Amino acid sequence: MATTSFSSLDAVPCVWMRGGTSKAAFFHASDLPVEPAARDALILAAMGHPDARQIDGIGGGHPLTTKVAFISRSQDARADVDYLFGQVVAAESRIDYAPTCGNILAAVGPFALEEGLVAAQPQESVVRIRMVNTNSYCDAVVQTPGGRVAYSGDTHISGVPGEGSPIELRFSDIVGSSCGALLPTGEPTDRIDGVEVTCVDNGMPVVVMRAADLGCTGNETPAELDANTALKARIESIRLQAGQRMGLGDVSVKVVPKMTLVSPAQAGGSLNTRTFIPRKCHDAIGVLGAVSVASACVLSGTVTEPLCRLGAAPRHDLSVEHPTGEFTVRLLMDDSGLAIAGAALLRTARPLFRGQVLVPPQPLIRKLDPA
Ligand code: NQM
Repeated sequence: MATTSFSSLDAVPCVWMRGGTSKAAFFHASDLPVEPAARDALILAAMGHPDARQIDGIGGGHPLTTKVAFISRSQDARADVDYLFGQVVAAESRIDYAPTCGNILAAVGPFALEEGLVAAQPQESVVRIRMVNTNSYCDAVVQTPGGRVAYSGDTHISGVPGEGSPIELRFSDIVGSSCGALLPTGEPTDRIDGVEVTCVDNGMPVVVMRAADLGCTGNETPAELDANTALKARIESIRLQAGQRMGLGDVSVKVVPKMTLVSPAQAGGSLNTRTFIPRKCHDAIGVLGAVSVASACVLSGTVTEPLCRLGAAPRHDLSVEHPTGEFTVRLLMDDSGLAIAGAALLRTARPLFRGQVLVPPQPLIRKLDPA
């Protein structure tokens, strides 16, 4: 473990990065304890716990800003780097490694290039990433004019002010990433607690429900939905049962599956969404969450079928509307043109701060690393 000390605090190299509409603390895996319990004790102390506000740590007090990424060179011939994602649940002093995160994934390419894990090419650089949580792959295409990572550009993504340099994410092998099948229950529609749902996993396990079936318009603000405790209790009951049916087991302490309400598009897109991640409403929608919802849209018999507006051509570019704009997902089909083989989309990302995060020495780390 490569910590130095700052007075009586441990100092661990860390880069704070925005990836898409989320933020995470990035670490080299080699700077952290090898033993997972010791690593997690250090990370929880760094991010701030047990406290939802994370006042004694660097976490942002919101699920979208309390994420961590551990990066290392990959031993896998298909990848340059391994990306292990952790969703810090600060108030409960735990880190959920069940899901990956497609927004934070957008920052992995720039981190790998800036930190010398991958050599930058003169125009653009492809960083091949293994998403360790789901054992799936992504090629991130980063603009590197003159061999330097570009952060300025004219790509705008909903939910982030201004523009940045585009990072194209090309996913493969994400079908059934956590559940083993695109439709993990074997059915395009199931009924749980009297509500029709589509359970889908194309990169992220998601339960899709029609907003109207839960007494909503689907146009409510995240704050309005978060204040609706009766609705949230209904959604959590459905989630716990869907988790079992999707093969995820007891999901009461997991942040998957995510729960998405769908309704007709309001701004010319394919359909409108409100997503719970899983107990708080997202200000936008997760990257792989959007890919899974878009995938439900091109399958027959799903709850999205009567609501979704598919374009004529290209039929598989879907604009997923969300509370702060829209997210265009391109579904890549196999040679037969019938089965989903992957997905591609654009994000922006940038480093916000580079330095050392200062952490009170953790008893568990001291025990393992007496030196
Ligand atoms: O679905 C939020 C986010 C995410 C995850 C969440 C994500 C994804 O917006 O791939 O990006 O679902 O908790 O960062």
